Amino acid sequence: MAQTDEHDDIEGETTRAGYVALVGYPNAGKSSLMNRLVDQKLSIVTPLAQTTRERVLGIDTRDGVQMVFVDTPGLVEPRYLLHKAMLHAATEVIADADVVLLLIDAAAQHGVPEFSPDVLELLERARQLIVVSNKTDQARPAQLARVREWAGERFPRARVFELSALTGEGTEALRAEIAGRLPESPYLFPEDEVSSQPVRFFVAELIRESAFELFEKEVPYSVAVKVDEFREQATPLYIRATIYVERPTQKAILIGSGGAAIRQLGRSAREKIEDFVGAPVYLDLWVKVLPRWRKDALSLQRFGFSIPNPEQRK
Ligand SMILES: Nc1nc2c(ncn2[C@@H]2O[C@H](COP(=O)(O)OP(=O)(O)OP(=O)(O)O)[C@@H](O)[C@H]2O)c(=O)[nH]1
Ligand SMILES: [Mg+2]
Repeated sequence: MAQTDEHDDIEGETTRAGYVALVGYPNAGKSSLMNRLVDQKLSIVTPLAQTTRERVLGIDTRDGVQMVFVDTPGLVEPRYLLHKAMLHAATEVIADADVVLLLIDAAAQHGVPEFSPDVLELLERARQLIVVSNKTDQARPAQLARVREWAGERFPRARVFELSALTGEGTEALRAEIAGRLPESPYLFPEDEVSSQPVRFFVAELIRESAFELFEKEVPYSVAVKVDEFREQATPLYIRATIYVERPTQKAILIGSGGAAIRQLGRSAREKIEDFVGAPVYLDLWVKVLPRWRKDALSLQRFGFSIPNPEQRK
């Protein structure tokens, strides 16, 4: 009897699998859409632009199709080395993905953003491009028409999907379209896996999300989080993490009068982490100053950013 490969064959059906990149300007709703498509809160979401700094993988396996979503940082105009690392993370994904979802915030006041010539060229070379006009719950009909018109001129071969990552309206039609476009392939990850990134990564991201919610102006942007210890066997689960900021004044803001601010941050982050891991958590937070870490290659590498080589940094 011929042997069947269990990954390749579900009740005689061939499986499909592939990488689906979510790219676009900051705040377009990339992370919201990925969370919606994987039915889980994986990537952090805030009203502020430039929330996502690294690629976040989300895996959805159903009905013989495995979609490996890659949420990316917004396509920013780089102002310092952290931005370059963010842009690099986003553009690399465009070249490698089977399907690229280009998200546009249809409700944005300033209309459809202009992409740099380099980014446009990469998008034109994407294997398959789908334009996603997001925030239909908020956009006016004229704004949606403007996105359709823009997409028709810029990417005449790309299909346009109008949807709301927030309410879920239109997202299942997009899922069906993606499923039909992925190549026949064995699954790339085990069927029950939701991400290839470790729990520590998501813990650090959730602490950062709370920092975005509780602090304003430059403070959340100056925050980086590193999980130093993660004791899974302990009850409650013990997590020690350090929050890095760039200046002593920011450290003082983060700690607050008599430690009130850091306690509030700890409470907010702990609740999110408990939801994520499904168990009680003891969160031990520390704050340190690491001057200019956003501009320093060594510090960025220490936080796990991959720094583009000097020619790509320009
Ligand atoms: N009304 C409305 N708001 C949305 C929708 N999708 C996302 N948002 C909101 O838009 C803001 C940005 O969403 P994110 O998912 O963080 O956007 P992003 O593209 O990942 O942003 P960056 O990581 O900063 O590049 C948040 O306040 C979301 O709640 C939508 O369909 N409708
Ligand atoms: Mg994001």
